[in-house]
Amino acid sequence: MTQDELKALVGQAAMAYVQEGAIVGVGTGSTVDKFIDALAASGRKIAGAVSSSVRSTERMKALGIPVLEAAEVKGLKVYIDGADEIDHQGHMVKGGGAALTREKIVADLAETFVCIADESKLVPTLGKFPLPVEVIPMAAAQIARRFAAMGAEAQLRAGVVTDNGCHILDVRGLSITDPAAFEADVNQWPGVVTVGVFARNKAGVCLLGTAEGVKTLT
Ligand code: ABF
Repeated sequence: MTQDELKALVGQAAMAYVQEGAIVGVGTGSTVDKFIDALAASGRKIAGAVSSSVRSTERMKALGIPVLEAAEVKGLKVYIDGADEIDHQGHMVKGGGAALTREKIVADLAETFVCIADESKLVPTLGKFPLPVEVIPMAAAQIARRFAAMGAEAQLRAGVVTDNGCHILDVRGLSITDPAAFEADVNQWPGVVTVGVFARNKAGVCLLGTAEGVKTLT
């Protein structure tokens, strides 16, 4: 199976977590696009979706799926989103699509994070994928120096301004052995808006697309 087919497989499998009439949190990315397509094709009527990006909002609206503002909802049963990396405990690296801040906000509203990913995303330890960190522009150089002091290299993502008007640093050379401690630490650095480690809001369920079919990791 191609990577695209594996993404379609898990996008479809995520429909098992979508109840008629519910409000569903919907993330961003090519895997989530498959989920949005499966939701539209299913004909299942949901009360609405809370979206983590302009990209997903536009796709859903074009397919007739109602989109609600995060501020309009008190909570969500599920948030369905992809990841750049996920470990066996459900910790993730996210933000390759630069939507990490809104993804963390919507994930925080949800009881369960359902991660949909092809098997290439499963890793023993987070850090191989360059870690996205959204930063206030004036703090970028100092934050890069802090990462250098940890033996890593932070590079400004050229030409990217996030939905929140901020910049993204991509950090290479990390091995994140304690994701919860790392997330808590980096989040406190002045000028960090969001670090792309999702440990506090880790995946409760991961639907992993493999050559043998969908594996459910909990
Ligand atoms: C978002 O989309 C991100 O947090 C992550 O960067 C990415 C995964 O994209 P894809 O499904 O295209 O691999 O969920």
